[in-house]
Amino acid sequence: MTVLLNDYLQQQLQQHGLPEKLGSVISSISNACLNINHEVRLGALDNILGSAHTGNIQGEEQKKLDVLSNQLMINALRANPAVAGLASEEEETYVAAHEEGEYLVLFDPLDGSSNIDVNISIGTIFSVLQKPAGELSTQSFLQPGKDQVASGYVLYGPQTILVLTLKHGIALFTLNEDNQFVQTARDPKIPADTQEFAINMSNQRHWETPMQAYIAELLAGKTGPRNKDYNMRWVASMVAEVHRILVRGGVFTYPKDHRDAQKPGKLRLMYEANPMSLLMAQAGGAATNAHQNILDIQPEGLHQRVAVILGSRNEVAYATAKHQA
Ligand code: P6P
Repeated sequence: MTVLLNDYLQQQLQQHGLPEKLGSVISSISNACLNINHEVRLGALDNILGSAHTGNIQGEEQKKLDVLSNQLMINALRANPAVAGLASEEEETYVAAHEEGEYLVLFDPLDGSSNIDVNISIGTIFSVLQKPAGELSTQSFLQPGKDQVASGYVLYGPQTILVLTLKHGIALFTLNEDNQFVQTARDPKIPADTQEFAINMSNQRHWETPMQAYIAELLAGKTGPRNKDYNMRWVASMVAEVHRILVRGGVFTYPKDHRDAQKPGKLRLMYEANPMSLLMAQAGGAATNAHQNILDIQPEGLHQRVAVILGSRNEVAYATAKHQA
């Protein structure tokens, strides 16, 4: 039986007593991602590749597709009366929507931008929070990841795949030829152990000592204390790495390094680490900042960065323990 995204949403809302409006927010996000998908797949044919010759709050050069994807997400969410406000990697401050809205949506509209012009998988990452009572402010968004009511991503890869959790398991949807998300898998369970790690090795000299020691053990393989050989991957798109881990296990880490003492890591807590960490938890995996569960971190800013170790829970635990000694 074909289960479309809206069928799944209706079934889940009913089964778990979730508000209809949460389903409408997910629908708005998926509709925006359909538009992003269309532009991503046209690329040069729509003159949408290359630099926008602008910068964002992160101090990063924006690609044309970054700017367009961001606007498509903002337009879709601001059109939904259930959305009180949104926060984007590409926006310095939050964007207010509907005063009576019940939800806050945080997103990275197009993660992995350095891959856009070279046709390597990229993705949209989203996180949904309930709006707290009272007037909307930045503080409204600064909730720990464990308080998310939904999260997920759309991976623009060989297939266009939506991965979604409403905190009752995970559903995976593949975009069909009629531009509909059809459920193709559910409740992936990440193997507790792995022999595959993902890290940008070029930063090795900048890592803290425990991370250098941990990775050295993986590289030693059978000749070292782990007594098994490891394989390595690095796509430079977190969405692609997380999807690989959901499907076959692994560990992904972007550790803190000494290049900028002000930055505890490269990845952003609110719209990269938190949504992905919730998916890890729902799939039997784990995610820490090398010291604590990422989902327990009390945010202090919309764009705060965090070190990330996520994936197969035993491997995450081992790497985290190396930082406690
Ligand atoms: P580097 C993409 O810019 C991103 O935020 C993640 O998707 C990815 O894992 C990481 O940065 C890649 O970083 O330093 O290898 O380019």
